[in-house]
Amino acid sequence: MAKKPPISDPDERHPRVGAPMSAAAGVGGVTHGLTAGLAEMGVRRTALTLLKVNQTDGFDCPGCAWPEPRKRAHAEFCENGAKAVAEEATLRRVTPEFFAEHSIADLAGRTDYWLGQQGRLTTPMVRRPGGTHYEPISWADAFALTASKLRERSPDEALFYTSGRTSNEAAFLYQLFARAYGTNNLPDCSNMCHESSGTALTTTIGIGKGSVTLDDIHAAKLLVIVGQNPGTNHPRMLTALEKAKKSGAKIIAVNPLPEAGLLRFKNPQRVRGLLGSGTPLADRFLQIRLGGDLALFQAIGSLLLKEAAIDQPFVDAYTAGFEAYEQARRHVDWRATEQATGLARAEIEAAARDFAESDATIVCWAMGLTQGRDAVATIREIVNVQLVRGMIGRPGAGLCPVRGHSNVQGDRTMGIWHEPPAWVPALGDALGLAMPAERGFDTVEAIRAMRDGAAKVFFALGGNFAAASPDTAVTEAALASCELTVHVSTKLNRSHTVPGTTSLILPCLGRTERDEQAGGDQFVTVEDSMSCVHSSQGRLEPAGPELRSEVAIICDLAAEVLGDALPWPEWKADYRQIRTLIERHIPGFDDFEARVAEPGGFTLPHPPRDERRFATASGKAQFTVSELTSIDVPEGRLLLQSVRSHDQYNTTIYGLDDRYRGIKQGRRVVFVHPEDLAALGIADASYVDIVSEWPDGERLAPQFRVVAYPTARGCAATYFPEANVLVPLDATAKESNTPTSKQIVVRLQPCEQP
Ligand SMILES: Nc1nc2c(c(=O)[nH]1)N[C@H]1C(S)=C(S)[C@@H](COP(=O)(O)OP(=O)(O)OC[C@H]3O[C@@H](n4cnc5c(=O)[nH]c(N)nc54)[C@H](O)[C@@H]3O)O[C@H]1N2
Ligand SMILES: Nc1nc2c(c(=O)[nH]1)N[C@H]1C(S)=C(S)[C@@H](COP(=O)(O)OP(=O)(O)OC[C@H]3O[C@@H](n4cnc5c(=O)[nH]c(N)nc54)[C@H](O)[C@@H]3O)O[C@H]1N2
Ligand SMILES: [Mo]
Repeated sequence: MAKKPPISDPDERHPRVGAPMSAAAGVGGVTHGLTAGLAEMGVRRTALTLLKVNQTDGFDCPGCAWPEPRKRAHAEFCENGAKAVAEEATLRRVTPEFFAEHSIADLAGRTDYWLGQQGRLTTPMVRRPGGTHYEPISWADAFALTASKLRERSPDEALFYTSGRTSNEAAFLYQLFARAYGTNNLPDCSNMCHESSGTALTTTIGIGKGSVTLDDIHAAKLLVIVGQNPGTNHPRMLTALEKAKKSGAKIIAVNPLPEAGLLRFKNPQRVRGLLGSGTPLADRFLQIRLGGDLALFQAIGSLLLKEAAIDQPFVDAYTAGFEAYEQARRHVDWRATEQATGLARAEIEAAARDFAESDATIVCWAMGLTQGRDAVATIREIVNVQLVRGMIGRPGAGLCPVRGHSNVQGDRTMGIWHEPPAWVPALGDALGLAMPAERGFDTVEAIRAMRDGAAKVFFALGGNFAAASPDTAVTEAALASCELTVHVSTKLNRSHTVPGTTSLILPCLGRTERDEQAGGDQFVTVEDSMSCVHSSQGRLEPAGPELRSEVAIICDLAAEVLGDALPWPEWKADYRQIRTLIERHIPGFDDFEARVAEPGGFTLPHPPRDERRFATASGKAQFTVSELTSIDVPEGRLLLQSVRSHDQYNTTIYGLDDRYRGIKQGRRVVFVHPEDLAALGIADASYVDIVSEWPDGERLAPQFRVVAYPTARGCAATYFPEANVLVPLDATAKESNTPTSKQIVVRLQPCEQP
């Protein structure tokens, strides 16, 4: 296969800035996606690959977790899905020669973009103690080395991280392996993502997942999109929103930024969408301050109570805690509410009227809500509003946390969690294992454990822990202090450049590739954001002959560590056997093999949606009372959020443009309202260091170009992961412990232009 030379490090220091766009997708969308495909994969591979994305006989798009409609369009992918696929199906390769040429110090000096652009990993590599380079190692030696370190250390000193692309089959075996070995130390990317949603929903409706299906979205009368940028991160969601809109739905967008996709949308899947000027999407745009949503939904709740817009039969039959809620929400402190939200009272009253007039309301949210200090309370406030109106277990209504990684929800269902799910003890009994009962470490706790010397082995099934986690300097030092770090990866990334004393990179197959085992070609399964489980099977020739599947890697390692008490080789040979085990132990997977063979798969039970049954302490859906709080931002400071550009997948940087926001050829930009700039005496287009302020000290991210931008007043935005150096490890959301990547108090310090 052709091996293209790696690209050189481009100059990212002087981003070019134009006007932001007012519509998303459309012609631009599809051609941009195809261009990315062609550049990385060539013509034949592009056609072969992209036409299989999200088809019933193809593979699940490794992009986002938005569900596929039952009736698939011919091109059921979006621009950013195409980029995710191209990134994996690239023809570029990272070989042992590459590692011989580039020392670890050299790699550590490169940008995330450059690292990702080098291509697919092909060979297991090791960095031995004191080594300056990674060198090749056989699979057998890699497993033996890992097993000997795991045996040497106690299970509590090992960490098993997971990123949300891992399949159900691999995730199930991975948690089984970790627990059989003796630990619940299963931090995952979800800790930094929708943990706040899971926490809020489990305690109020009894299940940590959203309550709607795609049909509900299509049938909704009111759709409220809060803290989410679907035009970039869930582009296929726009198709669903457009469909709902055509049936008369009203859409409210709640966001500090006027995101292109929320305001106007062109559908690339329809010919008219290719030509027309697009559907105006949002009917109402509430340009809220960062963290103002708690106050907003409290006020909306109060107004609904005042207008007697209460679904009393629902409240009486299915909920608990209403009296206390009613008492707490009797009055609105309008001064505090306007201050926290940055919105006028009239705007909030108008939005509350929309809620009162709709008999089918869905509230969708993503990282804009989950990554704040009061994230859990905020999401509970949304639940309150939906309960007042009886919007659960009704067609076209419900709660919709829109998940990120394509199988992040499935990984949780499979037991990737630092708290053991209820079915774990029975699984242990059936397999003759004593499962650990003690809660393990989440992501932030795992970093502290490494930092403090309490954890010595870090194993990652996918992801890019060093770049995705907060407090980059602390996290990198924590990883480097380990005796062993192991990364099961498809591509080179920042985490590989901060090795433990010994460090392994184990190259694995991606979604798009054929997975052939002793029992024949295998498929895997995934669960989307709406609890639909379906199969995924790649068809491309693997990126190299040495690659192994995640399932195979876990089985070989587990057999090496734990011996032959469990049939790891059989599970590796035939994934149906893993599914049998899942069917036996995890609720909702009856008849798994047959049902997942149906085109489109099957939907897992969701008691609140299906039968208005709530598995909470009270047996009812729980109203909750929270105090009105907001973040204190001292004079001369701004509240900073970190978002995704249109040209990245989390820490994987596809390119240096953010088309919808008007940015080209650079990522070190900070978006600030022009009046805030004037008040701070900082010029548009000048350069600043961003300094975050936290009780334990200051953190600095150097040399960002200032971009005057119509964000909410007092708020600023920059990109993730460049901003992660600014997020203190201890700055986390209450209860969920999610880093507050959307709420960092910063000041801007003028600096030299680079
Ligand atoms: N192409 C692409 N697709 C992706 C990803 C990707 O990186 N690239 N990542 C995937 C993953 S893992 C995830 S979790 C999702 C993320 O999907 P999103 O949550 O859409 O991702 P972000 O870019 O973090 O955008 C957060 C949005 O919330 C807004 N926001 C920030 N703070 C607040 C607030 O306090 N209140 C309100 N109301 N709004 C706020 C921001 O302005 C922004 O529009 O996308 C998934 N899909
Ligand atoms: N400041 C700030 N920080 C954030 C966020 C934010 O909004 N702001 N968002 C948070 C969120 S929502 C999330 S989900 C996390 C993301 O955290 P992670 O999930 O850890 O990070 P990713 O960038 O998605 O991981 C990319 C890497 O995964 C590997 N990979 C890709 N596909 C596969 C595969 O099929 N198998 C295996 N084994 N490896 C694969 C590749 O090597 C690639 O380099 O970041 C969080 N961090
Ligand atoms: Mo995420």
